[in-house]
Amino acid sequence: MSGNAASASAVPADAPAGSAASGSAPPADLPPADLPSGGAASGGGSSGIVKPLPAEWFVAHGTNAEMRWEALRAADGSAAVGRHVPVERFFVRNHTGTPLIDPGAWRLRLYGSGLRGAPTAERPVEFDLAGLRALPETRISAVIECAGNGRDYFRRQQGQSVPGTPWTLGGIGSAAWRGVRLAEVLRAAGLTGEAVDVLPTGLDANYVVDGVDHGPVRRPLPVAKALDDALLAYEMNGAPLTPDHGAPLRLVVPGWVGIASIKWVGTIEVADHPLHSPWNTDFYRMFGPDHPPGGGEPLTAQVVRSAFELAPGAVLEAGRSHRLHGRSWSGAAAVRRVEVSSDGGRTWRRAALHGGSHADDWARWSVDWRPERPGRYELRARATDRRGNSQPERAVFNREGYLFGAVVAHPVTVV
Ligand SMILES: Nc1nc2c(c(=O)[nH]1)N[C@H]1C(S)=C(S)[C@@H](COP(=O)(O)O)O[C@H]1N2
Ligand SMILES: [Mo]
Repeated sequence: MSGNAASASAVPADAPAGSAASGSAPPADLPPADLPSGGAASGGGSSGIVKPLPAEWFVAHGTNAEMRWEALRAADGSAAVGRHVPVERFFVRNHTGTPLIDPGAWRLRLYGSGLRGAPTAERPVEFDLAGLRALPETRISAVIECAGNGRDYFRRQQGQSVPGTPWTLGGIGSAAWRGVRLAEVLRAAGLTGEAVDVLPTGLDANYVVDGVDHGPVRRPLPVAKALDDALLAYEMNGAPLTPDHGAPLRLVVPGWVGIASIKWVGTIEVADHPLHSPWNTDFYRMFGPDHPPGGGEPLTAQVVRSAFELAPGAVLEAGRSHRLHGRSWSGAAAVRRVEVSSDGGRTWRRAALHGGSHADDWARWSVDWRPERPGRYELRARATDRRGNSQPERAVFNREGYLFGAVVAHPVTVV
């Protein structure tokens, strides 16, 4: 690479294996990562995450922070979070730690055989932030969701043990993103008709797990998706990106697993042949008895899921009506219908959708429930999208615990 102007300060490469894909034990009891050097003292503790992670908003998982669904409701039951999750409450999924990048020195560098003149990594096509902001802007509303979201339910509901971050359902958030379409930047950089794959690479530290250095986080994106709706975002919820969410520039790939949405993008290779990285060969593919012998295709679209804005084990009063709130989403289409059961899945009632339902974003809903008798109950929510995808009773096992899309049993106690 020509002059490392991006000056990323990153954590050492021996950060804990918080990876959805690592073959090691869940990160909860791993030694803490070192802080990013050079100014991350404003927060972060041992997680490598810069922003504060108050326990009422987040569950800490090593280098990652899960959003608590119950925190979307205020104590009086009113909404604490609208369609978009405020940046300070947004979940964080880092393979290593948040790098601090000087936006003035930063450049986006594009190179490869899929660009006119096949610029090399040493003599790339460059954009600075002002150059990107000068291109036509696009605003979208979209969720980013980790492929491992819901992973712990393989264990809790199906008795299957899987390694990696034990997310419940809080590895997701919706935000308003503003930026420039990746298509726009690729064309400005001289995209040819021969291009096949696009490889954005993050400026965070190399991902090292079990003594293997996998290099920086990077994952090839087929050119068709790159040209369709991928966004190079410089703003989140109306303000410049913050360090934890990819400042100064991140990819947002609507509908796809979160790993596609590379943060802290420094380079983009554009190739006239298929590209590979551990993130589309070893990680983020399905392995196991129900998948092809060599593993499934690299994961793309997310599954349908639903969550209640309610603490697990919440206590509710008998003999009165409670308004239960939740959200549902799908990587394939907008949510069409949500049903809720309070009797173990025997009977289902339609929930009312609020605020519309849009592709790439979650739909908010509510349903009233009046439990007459004290006791323990399990609430279930099940969504169906406009393509007819719904949530099964059981998720298909895969070794790394990706894409748990089955209906989740949410325990509550009525007193
Ligand atoms: N460079 C880089 N990009 C990355 C990651 C990372 O560790 N490094 N994590 C990915 C994963 S697995 C997810 S789920 C999303 C999480 O985005 P967020 O931290 O803004 O919520 O970022 C993706 N982009
Ligand atoms: Mo992820």
